[in-house]
Amino acid sequence: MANRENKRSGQKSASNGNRSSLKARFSEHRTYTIPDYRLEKPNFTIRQIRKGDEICYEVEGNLNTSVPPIRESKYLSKQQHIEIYRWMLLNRKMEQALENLYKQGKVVGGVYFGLGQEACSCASAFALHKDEWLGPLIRNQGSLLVRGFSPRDIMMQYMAKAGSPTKGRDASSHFGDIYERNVVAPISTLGDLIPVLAGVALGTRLQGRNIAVMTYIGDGGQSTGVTYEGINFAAVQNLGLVLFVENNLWGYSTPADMQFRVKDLAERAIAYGIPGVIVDGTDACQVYDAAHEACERARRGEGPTLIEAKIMRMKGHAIHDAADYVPKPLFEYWRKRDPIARFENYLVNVKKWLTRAENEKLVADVDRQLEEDRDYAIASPMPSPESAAGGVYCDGCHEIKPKYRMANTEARSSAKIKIGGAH
Ligand SMILES: Cc1ncc(C[n+]2csc(CCOP(=O)(O)OP(=O)(O)O)c2C)c(N)n1
Ligand SMILES: [Mg+2]
Repeated sequence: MANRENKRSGQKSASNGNRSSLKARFSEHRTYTIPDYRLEKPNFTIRQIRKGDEICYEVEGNLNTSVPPIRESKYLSKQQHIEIYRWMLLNRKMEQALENLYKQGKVVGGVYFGLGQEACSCASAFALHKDEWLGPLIRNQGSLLVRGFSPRDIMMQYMAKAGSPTKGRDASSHFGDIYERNVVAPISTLGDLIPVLAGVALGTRLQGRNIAVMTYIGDGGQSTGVTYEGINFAAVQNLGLVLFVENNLWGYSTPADMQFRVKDLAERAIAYGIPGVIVDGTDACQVYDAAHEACERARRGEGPTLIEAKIMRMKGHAIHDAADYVPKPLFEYWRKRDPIARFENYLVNVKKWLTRAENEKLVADVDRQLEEDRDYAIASPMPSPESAAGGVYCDGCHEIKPKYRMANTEARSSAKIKIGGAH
């Protein structure tokens, strides 16, 4: 039916050449804007090919473009830049330490890395206020550091030590802290964190307060049904969800080009009726600025924002995966766009906010902290065997109190008025 009508109007304008009817026809088209903060828009695709019996991937497009500069932040102070840089270094060097601990047989399970994604994890979490909430995924160990977990917590968790956040009950990243740090533990079923974080925002709304809640989803995970349900719920309820879609080009061994057909995942925001933004996820300033603007919208009660961060997973899915399926030129391209090396160059050579000596001292401080934390984690005991059955199911030994209090109906109705006013 729509096709037939289009054909008919097409014939009419062609036959009488009437420019105003042509204009009227075009005004029926709606347009949407997706701000794109990147200073470089990579132009390549990953194609599946067959070589004999083997399936492999190759990159098509231009991989020889020059590395973009860091985009100047509209909001960060000099000191905040340096703080974010330090978190990124801690994130990277802690993962290097974890890799060594794994190779020494000291890690009980696997290890997941966020190599190349440090700017995205650290600068995003940095935009949250202390009383706001975060729901990280396995690669967002930098976000955990920013929220107040120490490298020793994370190392002990991977080694399943008695003093780890889960007291040795989990040897991976399934831990949070709903009391002090406002961190919801990662949920392995991809997408499930989104409605949970939307629920946290709804909970605080019921107390009469709009806050920002931040979580992440990958290019693979965003295809799940619960991702749609969670964002849609946050959208219709105007909840302050800040969702980072970390498009790191791979979901396990599936390239993003075989995962979705939209050009950019930020376009999905149009269908949810919420703002969508694209950033270069290797540029801490872009990540922070987009996160800050989204958090401010959330605090004003204006609802969710979807931020697509373009990055690259620089290792395999986890330590057991050598990522042989990734075309080598792709690694070379992104290695030149290393988030830490570029940020270091920006602070030391471009802005001159850190002298060489100050930078060396900062790196040495991070190394020293990591050494201390690693030694502490190695020396700390495993849980005692007789404690194995405890702390898994609660049989009345805990009193779980609500984080805030029960719903405040007065505050709720005034919050509603505020929400209505925002539109
Ligand atoms: C609903 C669901 N399906 C499948 C999996 C198994 N799985 C775990 S991680 C992963 C790949 C995720 O890729 P992506 O979302 O792009 O995140 P990335 O690992 O690249 O950060 C898959 C398929 C899962 N955990 N949950
Ligand atoms: Mg991915």
